[in-house]
Amino acid sequence: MAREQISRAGPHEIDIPLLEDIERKVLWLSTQIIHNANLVRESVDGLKVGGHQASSASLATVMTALYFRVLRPQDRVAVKPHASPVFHAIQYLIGNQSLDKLKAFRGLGGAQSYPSRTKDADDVDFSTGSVGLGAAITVFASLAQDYLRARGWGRQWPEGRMVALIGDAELDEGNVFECLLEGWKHDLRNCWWVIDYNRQSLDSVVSDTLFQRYRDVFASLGWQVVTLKYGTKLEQAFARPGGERLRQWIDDCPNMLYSALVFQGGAAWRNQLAADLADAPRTLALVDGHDDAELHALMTNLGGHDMPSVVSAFEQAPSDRPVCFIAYTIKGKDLPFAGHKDNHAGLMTARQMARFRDANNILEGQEWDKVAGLNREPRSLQALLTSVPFNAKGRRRLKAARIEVPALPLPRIRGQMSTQEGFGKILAEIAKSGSALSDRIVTTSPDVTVSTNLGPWVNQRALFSRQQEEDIFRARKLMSAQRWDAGPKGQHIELGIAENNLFLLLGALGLAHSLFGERLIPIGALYDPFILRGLDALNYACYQDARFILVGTPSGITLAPEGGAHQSIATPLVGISQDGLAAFEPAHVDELAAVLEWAFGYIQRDEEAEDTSWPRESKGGSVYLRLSTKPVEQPIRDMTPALKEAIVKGGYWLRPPVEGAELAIAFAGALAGEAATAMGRILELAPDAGLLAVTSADRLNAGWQAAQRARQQNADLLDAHVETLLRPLARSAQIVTVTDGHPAALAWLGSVCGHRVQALGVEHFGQTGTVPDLYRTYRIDADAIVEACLATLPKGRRRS
Ligand SMILES: Cc1ncc(C[n+]2csc(CCOP(=O)(O)OP(=O)(O)O)c2C)c(N)n1
Ligand SMILES: [Mg+2]
Repeated sequence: MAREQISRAGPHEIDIPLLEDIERKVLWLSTQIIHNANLVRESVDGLKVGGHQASSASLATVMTALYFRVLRPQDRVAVKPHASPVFHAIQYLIGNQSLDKLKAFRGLGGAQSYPSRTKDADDVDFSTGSVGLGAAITVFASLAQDYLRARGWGRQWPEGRMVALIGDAELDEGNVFECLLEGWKHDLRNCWWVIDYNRQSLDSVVSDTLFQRYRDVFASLGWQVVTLKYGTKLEQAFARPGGERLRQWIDDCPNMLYSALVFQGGAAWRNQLAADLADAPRTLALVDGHDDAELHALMTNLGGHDMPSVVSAFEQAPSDRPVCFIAYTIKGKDLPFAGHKDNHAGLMTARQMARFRDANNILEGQEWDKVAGLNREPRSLQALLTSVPFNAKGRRRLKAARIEVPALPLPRIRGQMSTQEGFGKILAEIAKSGSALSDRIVTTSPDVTVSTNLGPWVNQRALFSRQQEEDIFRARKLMSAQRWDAGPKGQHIELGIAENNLFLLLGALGLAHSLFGERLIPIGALYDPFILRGLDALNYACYQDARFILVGTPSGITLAPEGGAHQSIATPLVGISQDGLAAFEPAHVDELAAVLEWAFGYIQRDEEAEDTSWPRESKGGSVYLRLSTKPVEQPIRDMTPALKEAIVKGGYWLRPPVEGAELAIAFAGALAGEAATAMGRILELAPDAGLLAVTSADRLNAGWQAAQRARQQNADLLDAHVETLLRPLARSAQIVTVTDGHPAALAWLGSVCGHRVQALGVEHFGQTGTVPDLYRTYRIDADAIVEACLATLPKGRRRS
């Protein structure tokens, strides 16, 4: 039946026999890429890199069918990590990848071990590497596409399918199921997952009985499940006399035994079948009609390697609901270690490669030739390869215009206010403003929308849903602070409690400009400690260069009575160390406003610009704001351009030190009041001392590192901001640093000019209490700061 379907292929589509030839070429090139990489590596440092020839091979059929026939430019694909060589080989054949980069596979600047949006030159849609995440981001990319289209945006680019090619063992990752649930809630469509069901992971063979459950899971969450179990040859054999028993035998064959027989080949199949089917003479007669090679080909003719079945499954699949294709495959199909349970890092020897080359009719010296061995007219074949529908628009990195950032409308900032409260109020003002920026903002939160103060924004801008839904409480005029209308124009995407989903959604929304040609300004809010819950997904979003603003609030031990378990210690260090994420911890609401205004522009900066001056200054990145629920006395002051600039660079003197001062207190975020009180008390002993507000330890540190590196390389670079700040202090001065987080986040300040540091912060946590109780217990209160200051003074001056 499948072959009949294919005969209806359009006039410009590549037919099945040619697809099968191309598949062989793809498989050859993918093994050659890895083989060559190992020769290069061995010649440099005598080491071998992992093989993954087997893992890559199992998707050769599926990927050939997709890229050479089924996909269109608007379709976006996440390719499982170890299929990277197959992916690069395909990109090479269609003209998007250079030979140099293939030859430098896994080397500096070469094609990447796992497909990478940021490091690969060919057309990677989604990076992969951390298993489970590549699968999940396709769900959120589809949601992002729906969001844009519901607003009438992105119509110049047709609606695409978000496709994930995933290893079967990836389904062990919990985040996969989290995203399936969220997809169901949001009426997922335009999403295809192809599971490479080779029944092997890295260490072992995947349990078949468990996999039966997966089918039910997908089906019950609204997915159409398409199983590609047996290929055309096997189906034909099953239809012959005795064939049903053969099907029964394969259906019942444990994965481990099947894998071993795949590895052993024809004679082993025959012996096993003869023993198991002694009571079924018609089936054995069917088997005996094949020589060893034919029998092996028959018994390994699984659906995921059968081009006609694969193509027809894709061509008949719907887009209006998600589809899961379970493609039965053999890890390392057609390679010498096919099916062997230890083949994950398997690498073919030089002799095996030579034999494989001969089998593909490729002459020595023609290893990289795109058409050698295919027995077709080279020029027209090459033209055909580069003109496949998927390639009609070349490399598909779209661009979107930047959204202008106006001066932010501010709420009244007086008296005591927390940064979290200020954040909610500023967003509410932006919502009221009706600016172009306000229309491009999309917010999201994993079930903490209200408790992170996004409520006022949502009241004005509503929840997103593809269907219009009424807030029944509002319709019945029941009192509630939250008005939760939902509809296609809503600008808040409410998620269930799964932080991985938050970061994956931010990743997808934050790539909208590149994937769909429309700019979004995504803002995600969560409790600060739960950043660690989704840290790998956050890292993944940053690695793809997705652009978003992340708000972690409440944070630190300052959330005191809300629960010891929720106190975040490590997040300031995450902020410093996460590549692609500029982290801020403002103390005052006007600082927060300055940072937000800057952030709206920073996340839109050109991702391809060369960065020479300052870390990611021209390139841009994402932004993390660590906010607090602690009310802090708000200064009444003019936000001058100079102050704004200092805040964004990472800090400013709230009380400048006198030239040659021996003491400074540096604080971050919620501890502004404690630091100021301590300063007032110590001034009598150290009247020259300064009080430094650190708004971003991350940006201060990044600027300092950049300056140091430039000087190490004899480049001319102005002093870093932190160097300018600390220069007035005496060489012998000491700095007391204090933060509601790990003390290492600020302790490094002493290294800038060689000052000694007393670093206060939180290293142990978990105790509930009032804020004063906890600050005292963990030694970040005003008394502790004063004591640390006294410890810096010469003994004789400690007590006045
Ligand atoms: C989060 C994470 N943990 C561990 C790994 C290491 N790792 C790479 S591939 C893999 C499993 C491979 O099995 P499968 O997904 O079935 O792919 P196959 O090689 O069979 O195609 C593992 C554990 C990883 N890449 N990411
Ligand atoms: Mg597997």
